[in-house]
Amino acid sequence: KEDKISVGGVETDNHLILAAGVLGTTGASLRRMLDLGAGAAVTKSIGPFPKEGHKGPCVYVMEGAVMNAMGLPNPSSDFVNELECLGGKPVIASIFGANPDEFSEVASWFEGKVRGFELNVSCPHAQGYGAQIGSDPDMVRECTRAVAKTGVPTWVKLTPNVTDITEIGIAAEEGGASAVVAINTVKALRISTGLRRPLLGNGTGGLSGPAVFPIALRCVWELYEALSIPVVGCGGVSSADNVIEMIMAGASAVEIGSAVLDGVDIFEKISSELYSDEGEKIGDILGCAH
Ligand code: RRO
Repeated sequence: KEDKISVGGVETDNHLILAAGVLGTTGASLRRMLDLGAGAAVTKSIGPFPKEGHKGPCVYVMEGAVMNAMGLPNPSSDFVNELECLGGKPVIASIFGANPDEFSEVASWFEGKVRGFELNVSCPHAQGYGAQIGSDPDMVRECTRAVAKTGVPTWVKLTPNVTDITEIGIAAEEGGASAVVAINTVKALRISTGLRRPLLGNGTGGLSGPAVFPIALRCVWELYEALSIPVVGCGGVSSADNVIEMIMAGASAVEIGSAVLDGVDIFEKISSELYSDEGEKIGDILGCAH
């Protein structure tokens, strides 16, 4: 196994990180993914007020993709108790808010309990939350500044649902982000012809899984060229080969989300290829970014 690495100020056990949203809702599930080989784990996004989320169906699984419209369900500050069983483990808190003050308040609950923050300015159907923030460079800069001033490493997760993702990445860097994460889900829609209504309760949703991997890879490539801070690749990664592509595009580490739904052994599977002596060694790949 690879030695510990540092990505944007966060020390992780390897290059493969559990992405926000999937299995990050309880301390026990976060711990399980770390025990199963994740180098670090990002929580489900936590916001300033408890939220139930959208009415179902909230997830639709199709060939090569997953679409969700969970609606930011979270217990707000109560979630902090979930971290008690994770003392010292590499956990990153995904947080959201509507403005810099809300981001700052949510961050304060987690200080001293997590290795870093991942600001969610990118939920595709956030209604008053990240959706607008994530496409507004000034808001991204100020929300980042409000959290980064804690001194805790602050990653910013970007949305692909913008014309120029580098403009938003640059704003995050200006605000003091220690890394950017690309990408959150791609805005999407499926309709049930039989029921004559959208398949998801919310109507539109966010697409993830292998179908979005080329979009994520392109975003990582563009951000790597435009920024000086590290880029963490996220979006449809489901194999060791995908991880290597991400690193070649410029990623310093990779997050895995939807692929976990096909089997929680994904971290073990990819690591065994990536870090094995016979397989292509990650050490040979790192530093190969374009
Ligand atoms: O909860 C959600 O609906 C959700 C969030 Br917060 C997000 O950041 N990305 C996504 O696809 N769904």
